[in-house]
Amino acid sequence: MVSVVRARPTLACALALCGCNAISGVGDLDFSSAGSGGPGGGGGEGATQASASTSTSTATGGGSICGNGKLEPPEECDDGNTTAADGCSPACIVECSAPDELEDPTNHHCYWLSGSAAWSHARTVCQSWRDLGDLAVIASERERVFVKPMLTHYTWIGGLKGSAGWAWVDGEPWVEPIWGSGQPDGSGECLGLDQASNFHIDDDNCAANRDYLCEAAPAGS
Ligand SMILES: [Ca+2]
Ligand SMILES: [Ca+2]
Ligand SMILES: [Ca+2]
Repeated sequence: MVSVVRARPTLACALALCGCNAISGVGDLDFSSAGSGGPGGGGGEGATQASASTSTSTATGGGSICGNGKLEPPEECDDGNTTAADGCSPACIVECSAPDELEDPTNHHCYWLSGSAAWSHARTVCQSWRDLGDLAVIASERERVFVKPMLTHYTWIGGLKGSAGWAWVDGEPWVEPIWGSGQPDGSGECLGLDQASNFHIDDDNCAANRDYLCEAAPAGS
């Protein structure tokens, strides 16, 4: 999936600007200082995560407002709220550190490996995983190499063969990928990364239950 690359703010900067005073892990924010008059203004995010969810926006620096749904530097994401643990933190930092998740630092896309399911069911799960989620579009060799360490078995990705030929689920132009040796061999109309070919691209039977890789771009517009 192609997207505009955005500069990643430093963690210290993001925390200073949102008024949070400690962090024990990505997406695990400590609001104990909230209400102490930080630059978040208006009483900050509240004393607990529960009350933080009632807050509608937080200043994130440079005139940006976290929680307004607009992606503004230095935000990595903005899902229109200041609720944690939904993929975009109250400081508008992408949350992508759960088991089987991996964040691409160049574009803050989050990948999640799950299994196992037929291709169409896998796609449904990916679309309900988080905002902008879908089966992963591995349209470049860089992306394939990046996600490869996550994989252990044959893994579905977001490509399928229709009446007009092969296509990516996000509509990205189809540029012939590096197929595994001897592929495509007509064994199916869905795309996967095959462990038998060191996770190169393969066509296979869509009904087969496989691991699958989801991808979500950062929320916000
Ligand atoms: Ca914003
Ligand atoms: Ca959120
Ligand atoms: Ca095949």
